[in-house]
Amino acid sequence: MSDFSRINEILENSKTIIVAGHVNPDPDCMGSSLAVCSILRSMGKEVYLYRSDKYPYNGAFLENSDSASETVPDFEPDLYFILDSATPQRTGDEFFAKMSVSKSKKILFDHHWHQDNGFYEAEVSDEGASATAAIVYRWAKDIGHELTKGEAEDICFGIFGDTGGLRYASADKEALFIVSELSEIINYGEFCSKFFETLPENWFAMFAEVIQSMEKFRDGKVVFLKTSLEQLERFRLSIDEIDPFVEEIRRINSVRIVFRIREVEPGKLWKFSVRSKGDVNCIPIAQKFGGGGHKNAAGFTFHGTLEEGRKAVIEIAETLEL
Ligand SMILES: [Mn+2]
Repeated sequence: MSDFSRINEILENSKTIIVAGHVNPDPDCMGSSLAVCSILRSMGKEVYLYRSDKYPYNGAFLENSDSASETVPDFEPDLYFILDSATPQRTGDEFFAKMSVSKSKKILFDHHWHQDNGFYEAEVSDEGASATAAIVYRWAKDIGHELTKGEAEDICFGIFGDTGGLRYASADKEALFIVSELSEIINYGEFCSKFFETLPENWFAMFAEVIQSMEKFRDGKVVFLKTSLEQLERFRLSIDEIDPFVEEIRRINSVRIVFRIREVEPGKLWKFSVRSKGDVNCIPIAQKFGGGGHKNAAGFTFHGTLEEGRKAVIEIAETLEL
């Protein structure tokens, strides 16, 4: 179990708190942020929830899903409470610029690998946790907080996000235990329907096109996938909506690793998602390009042309032990 004593001590002496997660928030970032805010408010704290970008579209059903602001707050809080962010910089340039010079206390809940750089007064960083939302659950237990239905859904949403609905290797005993506990508070079937059955029809049309252009290497163990801004526009889809493409491709029997390159700025700025199975480790690949993540799910930003990006990862794929 994690030690929350220092965290709780700091919280006791904090009245105004700014809560924030990482850029391009994923369900774990969103769910853990919403749950923490709700719990802090029930403790009588004044909470400002910041997000650098839009939350995932399928989290719109969560209570208080619209409570986050995209404006960097202009006041100094007693405390910055950061969630799911491997480095303080990952909170976003503008937010980090403010937080990094602030004398306010700073704490972190996270489950990404990172070096302790002394930025936080206290942190609970557990690389073994399936999701940051699982750490939020531990903390709620630690302080004896009884979760509301909304908070339980937030936490379930976070765990589902990082474990693919309890399907990935990250779905450990604790994740299964927490979700089974939460199923006494939430309507589990209804929750699953809201989590999984939300795809716009165009999603399948674009996915079909993306599959047509996907490339396979090394007997189908390596897959290279690309999506363009033009496609997003043509199919009227947003970036977060097409995020699951890469996970779907991993479901192919032969696949050991998937590289998905996504156009961010026409022809020159790209986001890579890397997904693998079993022992194939994505972290060193992402780190090579200045990114990071988890063993089976990582990402990085790439500057250059599509062909340069494609070549760079295929070269790496040739050397992998698969
Ligand atoms: Mn996470």
